Amino acid sequence: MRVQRIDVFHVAMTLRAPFRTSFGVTHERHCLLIRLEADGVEGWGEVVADAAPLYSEETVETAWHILRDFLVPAVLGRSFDSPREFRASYAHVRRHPMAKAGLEGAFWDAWSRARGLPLWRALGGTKDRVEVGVSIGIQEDVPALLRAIESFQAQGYRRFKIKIEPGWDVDVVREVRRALGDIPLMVDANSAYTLADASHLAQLDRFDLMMIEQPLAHDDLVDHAELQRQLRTPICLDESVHHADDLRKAARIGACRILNVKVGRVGGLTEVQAIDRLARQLGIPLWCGGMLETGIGRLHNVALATLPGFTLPGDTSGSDRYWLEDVIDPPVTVDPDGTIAVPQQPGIGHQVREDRIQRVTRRRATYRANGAA
Ligand code: OSB
Ligand code: MG
Repeated sequence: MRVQRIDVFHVAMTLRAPFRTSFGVTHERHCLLIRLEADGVEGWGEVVADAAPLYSEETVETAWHILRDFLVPAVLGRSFDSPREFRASYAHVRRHPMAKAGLEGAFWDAWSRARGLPLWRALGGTKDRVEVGVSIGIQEDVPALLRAIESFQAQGYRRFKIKIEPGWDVDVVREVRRALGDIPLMVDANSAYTLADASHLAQLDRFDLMMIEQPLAHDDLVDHAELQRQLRTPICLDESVHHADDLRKAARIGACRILNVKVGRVGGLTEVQAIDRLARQLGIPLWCGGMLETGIGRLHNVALATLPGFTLPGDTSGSDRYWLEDVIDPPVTVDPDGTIAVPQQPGIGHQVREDRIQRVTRRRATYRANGAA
């Protein structure tokens, strides 16, 4: 398929409720949406970088620059037979995984549409429903947290992840267990602790959490291995794992027993396939993480969560958990049994509403191959 045209939209969408983690509060989600046209077929991808470099070093601004000056020139006007060939054309660019993942995602969508295949089938997915959990930000107080969990419980969500930080951790988990009993519960620290907190974190062991996500530094594996030796609760890594080889090393030293997979963090769906294969060999369960995506990134997440190694509920909550109006039609919905039905139409499977995207667009760039309209 010859890449004829690429459009990059910098959008800003207001969340229905602010989302607070140990690294900051998000009221308005900035990201880039990418429309790619190849052989007259369109595909859509999402760059999940945020306005500020708090989760990782990338921002919408760095992604805009890397796309304009390096990634788009590497693919525009060229022909590719597969997503693997597509990504090889810019493999010389180091890091910037979110910029790469957004572009590769747009190509995957176009490529699977051109073949009449749903994206999840093109990826090698094996399920037609995925199990869904929800990630709940740090709240004002415990009653507010309990109300939030109960309302998601009523909607069917199958797993509850609460964000923790020093001062909002052991006591809060104790209150949740006391009020709500044996619900499927986990915590995510987003790197808010150090090894010096090991005995404090070990107090979580008595609450039978499914896992503790990324307790230590964003760039650490070794200390996580040391911490895991002191904890019964399984450690799940997020920020520290950037590709399959990181997972191999993490598993080798015992830095995690579970992995959160985000397509933006690992640089694209082709790398997710490699991680899926390796994780099954290693016996490490996977689940699909989230980055407060618009419907476009959300549909990519639903597709990757159908891969066979993804055996735990993911953070692929319904569109209505984030947005009053999503940029796709229909929105992604969670059924009362806590699952999402995987689309059966070609590509990402729902209609992209460019009219709605235009209403939230701050700036747009269009790149055309020579001779393309
Ligand atoms: O650490 O998983 C995380 C959101 C933004 C940045 C990092 C994280 C998150 C979430 C929300 O936990 C997941 C979602 O609902 O999209
Ligand atoms: Mg996380």
